Amino acid sequence: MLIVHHLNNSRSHRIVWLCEELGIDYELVKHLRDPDSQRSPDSLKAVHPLGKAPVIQHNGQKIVESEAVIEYICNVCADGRLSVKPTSPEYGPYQQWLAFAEGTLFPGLLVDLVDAWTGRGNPDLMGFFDVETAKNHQFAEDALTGRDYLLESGFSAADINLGWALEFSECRGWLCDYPALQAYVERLRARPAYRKAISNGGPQDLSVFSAGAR
Ligand SMILES: N[C@@H](CCC(=O)N[C@@H](CS)C(=O)NCC(=O)O)C(=O)O
Repeated sequence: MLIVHHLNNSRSHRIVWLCEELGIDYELVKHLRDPDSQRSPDSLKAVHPLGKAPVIQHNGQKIVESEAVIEYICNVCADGRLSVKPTSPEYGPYQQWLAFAEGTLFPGLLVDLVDAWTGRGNPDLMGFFDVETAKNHQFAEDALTGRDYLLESGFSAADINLGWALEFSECRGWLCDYPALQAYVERLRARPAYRKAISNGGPQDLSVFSAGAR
């Protein structure tokens, strides 16, 4: 049985959502953030030394990192559904967008959050990251202008990875200037599996991360 460790208001929503899209069996274990610090509880640290969500357990292994977890579940638990095979012409774009969410887009958003939480004391740092973060959103905006999902063939697990990062962008006030990204996030939220993931995993309130948003 696949076990999915889910932290409230977090990236692990992606994994609950993926399991619902794939229609696979999974056991959901819920962990609650400390309401003041928003850090993970001891229950999650007991599962994995990083104490980060998502974590999955399967066949005696524990796996972290959204991208790795997504690829593992699609390929090991669901015959490759919602992923893209190396032989496909869409393999490159799929891998690019899967990696973009955490590798390129999210770090600038996190720096912005921590800078806001710590009193906006570092304008030089934010001068650098704000330019990068704007470029990153424009890159995704251009890719999603005139299409519903990242790949021409339609919805894939890359949309799940990017979708959650963009929900975080939204709570930090970043989506105002990007209409295609706003429409994309709404399109993702309207998917029945997204809604099922919220009803199973619990409501998602990312406003806890909106302090000092743009
Ligand atoms: N790159 C990792 C990031 C994992 C991560 O930072 N998870 C956050 C949840 S959004 C977390 O567990 N935060 C609680 C903590 O660090 O105490 C991934 O994509 O899985």
